[in-house]
Amino acid sequence: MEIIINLTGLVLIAFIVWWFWIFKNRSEARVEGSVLDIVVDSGIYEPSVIHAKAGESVTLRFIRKDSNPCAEKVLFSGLDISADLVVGTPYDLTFTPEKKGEYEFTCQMAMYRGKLIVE
Ligand SMILES: [Cu+2]
Repeated sequence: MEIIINLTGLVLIAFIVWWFWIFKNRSEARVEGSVLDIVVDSGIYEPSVIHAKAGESVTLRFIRKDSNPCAEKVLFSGLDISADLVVGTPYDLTFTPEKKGEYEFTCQMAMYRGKLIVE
């Protein structure tokens, strides 16, 4: 009986590791017009890879569905931008990326991960 419980625990840990650190959700999107919706749910940003143009204003509309406290902040470390997200209240983050490059955005513990690619 104990072995079964231990195995269940191991499988669960393996799943959590895979889900948050190994599995890469590959959905990509381009900011067309000016507003792009990003859904925050179940450990992923959807889409998680975002293309934008340098020097053009973008609005990323974060729609948080995950009530896990882990999801309440989004940080763009390379751009010095952060926002607090509230479940059920879309948050519009408007800024102009000036420099080309790749900028990661994450939750506070970097379990949620996404990338902004400025071209
Ligand atoms: Cu987190």
